[in-house]
Amino acid sequence: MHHPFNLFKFIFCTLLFINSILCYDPSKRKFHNSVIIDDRLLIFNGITDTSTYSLELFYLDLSKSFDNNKLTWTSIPEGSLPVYTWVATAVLSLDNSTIYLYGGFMINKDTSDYDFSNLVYTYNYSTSTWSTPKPKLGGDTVPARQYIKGVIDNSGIIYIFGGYNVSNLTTNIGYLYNDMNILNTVSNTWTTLSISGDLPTICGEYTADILPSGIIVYIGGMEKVSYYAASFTLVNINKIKLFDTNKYEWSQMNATGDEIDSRICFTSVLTPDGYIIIFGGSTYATTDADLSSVNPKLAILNTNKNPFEWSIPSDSEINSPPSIYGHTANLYNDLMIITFGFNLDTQFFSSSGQVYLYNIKSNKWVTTFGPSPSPSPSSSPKPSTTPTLNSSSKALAIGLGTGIGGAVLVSCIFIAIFVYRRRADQLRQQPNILQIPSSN
Ligand SMILES: *[C@@H]1O[C@H](CO)[C@@H](O)[C@H](O)[C@H]1NC(C)=O
Ligand SMILES: *[C@@H]1O[C@H](CO)[C@@H](O)[C@H](O)[C@H]1NC(C)=O
Ligand SMILES: *[C@@H]1O[C@H](CO)[C@@H](O)[C@H](O)[C@H]1NC(C)=O
Ligand SMILES: *[C@@H]1O[C@H](CO)[C@@H](O)[C@H](O)[C@H]1NC(C)=O
Ligand SMILES: CC(=O)N[C@H]1CO[C@H](CO)[C@@H](O)[C@@H]1O
Repeated sequence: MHHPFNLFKFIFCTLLFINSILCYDPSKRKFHNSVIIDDRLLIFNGITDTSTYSLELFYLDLSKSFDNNKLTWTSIPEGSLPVYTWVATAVLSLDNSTIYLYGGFMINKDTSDYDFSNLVYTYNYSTSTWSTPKPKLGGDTVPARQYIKGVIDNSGIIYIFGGYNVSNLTTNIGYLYNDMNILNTVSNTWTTLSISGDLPTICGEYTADILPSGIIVYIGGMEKVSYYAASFTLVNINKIKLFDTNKYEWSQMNATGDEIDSRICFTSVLTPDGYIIIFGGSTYATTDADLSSVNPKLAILNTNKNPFEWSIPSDSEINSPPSIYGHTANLYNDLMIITFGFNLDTQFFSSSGQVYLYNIKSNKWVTTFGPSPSPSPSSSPKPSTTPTLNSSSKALAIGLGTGIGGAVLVSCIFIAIFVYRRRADQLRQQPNILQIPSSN
């Protein structure tokens, strides 16, 4: 069914080149990355719903209003990725010009084999192209890591804490770490910090946010509490790890407040007034099928209090998205934007035609995105009288009318097929692939 459909879609799009909503439909995915540059929410990487990987790079235009379930994604074909990767981290440079992509399960797109020979790729926003860093990165040799989250400080240093390192690519078995690797994006050098006191437990799949004070707040994830422990366990979500980037020192804090389930595969955003909003995620299990949802889906950590305090906003379950994991979250003005991921309620990937929007000021889920309120009918007055037409422009109008009528008819047929295909997609059972690491 796919091939004739794609051919039809291709001809349709080429001939009529209208409506990029219908013409660009990215793959559903989880464990991808998202970065906002210049009013564009860029999406790339991840595992798609067909258990393949994706090289696509595409974006949502945030300079326009939209409904959360009627999206216009735009593809950037020249921004196609140099490598397949998932559970990687992507960090934007201070000048908003470059994305630094590091780690994940990296697969060579030509050989389809795992390939950790180059761990960092950079995306030049002005040319829309990926490359390896130039000049080549110097300093310490840093290993491949998965399930990490990098943050950048205000001097251009990216901090990457611990994470997972797969040692057997057949079984996905590997180790967790608690080291701190830093990438200086100004001098293009890696350094593995040597820190002695108060090291946290080995850990991965946490969230990370850097406060204006230079303290990085690490929440949740999975850990291995002792060398002899049989497997990984969830990090207690009240046990907050703090890394002081000014002194290179670790400390721990016991957060107070509402009861929040510990979790992996979730997201966080930091608001300008010092609140960390976490969303989604799952329990820990060694196979995807055993992952289950966590409560509440959304919670807020107030970092202005000492110790930090959890709370559950009273309206945060109203119009809430389902339980999802492996999604991303970005903050744009007052809205947290949640993209893609896997829906634990339905056991299907989230639709690619939908994002979820949480307003951090009203603490409510909303359905419309508006950088500015959408113009009301009165503010864009339509001409009140139909202009009189002479005969040649009448002929033109009839021609145009017929053309548009034809296009609408073809569109309807196309939409019908599109809807049918989507339903068929939803019904197709997904193969299970092991993505949550198990300890050795
Ligand atoms: C980068 O983007 C952010 C937000 O989009 C903006 O606040 C900041 O001023 C930009 N930085 C530079 C150097 O353009
Ligand atoms: C991105 O590409 C432009 C045009 O080639 C170049 O001028 C600029 O220096 C590049 N940016 C980085 C960070 O390499
Ligand atoms: C990975 O695990 C498989 C299955 O247990 C084993 O046969 C193989 O030798 C392992 N590979 C390495 C490199 O250890
Ligand atoms: C956090 O709580 C544990 C007991 O659950 C306690 O042993 C530890 O000292 C506390 N840490 C801090 C920094 O208060
Ligand atoms: C530090 C460490 O264990 N590094 C390993 C991470 O994984 C790669 C790929 O499996 C190994 O080559 C490294 O030795």
